Amino acid sequence: MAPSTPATMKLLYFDFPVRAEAVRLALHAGGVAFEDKRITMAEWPALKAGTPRGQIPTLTLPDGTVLTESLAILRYAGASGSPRLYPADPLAAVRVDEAVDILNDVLGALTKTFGKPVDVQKKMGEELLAADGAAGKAFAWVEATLAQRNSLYIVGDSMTIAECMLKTVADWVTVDLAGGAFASALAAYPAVVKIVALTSSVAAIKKYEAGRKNAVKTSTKASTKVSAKADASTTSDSTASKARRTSVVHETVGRVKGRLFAACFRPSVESQ
Ligand SMILES: N[C@@H](CCC(=O)N[C@@H](CS)C(=O)NCC(=O)O)C(=O)O
Repeated sequence: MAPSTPATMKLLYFDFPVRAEAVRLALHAGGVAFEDKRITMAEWPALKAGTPRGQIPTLTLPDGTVLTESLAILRYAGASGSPRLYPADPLAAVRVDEAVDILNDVLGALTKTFGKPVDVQKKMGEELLAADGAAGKAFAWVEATLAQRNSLYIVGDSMTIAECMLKTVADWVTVDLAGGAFASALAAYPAVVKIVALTSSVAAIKKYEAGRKNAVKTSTKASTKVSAKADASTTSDSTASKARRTSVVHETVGRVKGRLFAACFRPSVESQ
C-alpha cells in the first residue's frame, strides 16, 4: 500500500460548496466514511500537478484510485452508499442523470456570479430565475415532474443524488446569491422547497450541516423566510443549516474576492 493511500475515500476540494457539495451530501446520506479534505487557494498551486487533470474535486479511493469530474464522482458516491442514492436500474439511472444534468446547468450558471458585486449578482440572479433562465426552467421542470408523480422524490420513491444536486443549487440561490436577495425565490416552487427541506432533514445531512467546518452562526431573515415555506417538521433544522452555510460561503467570497470565480472558471487568472 502506497504511503499516500487513504484508509477511507478522500474527497479533495476547496472549502466551499459548488462542485463538491452534492457529493458530500450523497456520501453523508449514504453513510459512506470519507475524509472531507478542504484546501485553501494558497495550498492549491502545490497540489494541482498531483491531480490527474489539474482540477478538483477528486475522490481518492482506499486503493489509491483517483476519480475526477464532479458528476462522475457524484454517481459513484450515490452508488456506494447504503441506502443507495443512484439506481442500479438503467432507466431509473438515466432519469437521475437527466435531473442532475439539468441542475448542473444551473450550477454552472451560478458559478458565473462568483466574486461579482451584489448589484451585478442581483441582475444575474433575476435573469437566472426568469421563466426562460437556467434556474427558472430547472425549478419549473422539478415542479412539473413532481406534479406528474405520486412521490416526494424526483425519481422513484426514495432520495437520490438528484435531491443532493437540487439542495446544492436551491441553497445557493436562496442563501448565497446576491447576499440573500433571492431568499423568497422558491415561493413559486413548492415542490422544490419540500424536497430541499426533506433532504435537509436526513439525519446524516443534518449532522453534517450542524458540524460543518468554519460554521459561524449568522442568521439571516432571508433564510428564515424560505424555510418557513418548508415542511413544518423540518423547518427549524433547515433554517439553521442555511444560516450556517450563508456564513461559510460569504466568508469565503469575502476572503478571496474575485479569485473564487477564477478558481472555478478561469484558472489562468489565478496566476496573473
Ligand atoms: N468539469 C469539472 C470542473 C472542475 C473545476 O472547474 N474545478 C475547479 C474548481 S470549481 C478547479 O479545480 N479550479 C482550479 C484550477 O483549474 O486550477 C468537474 O465538474 O469536476
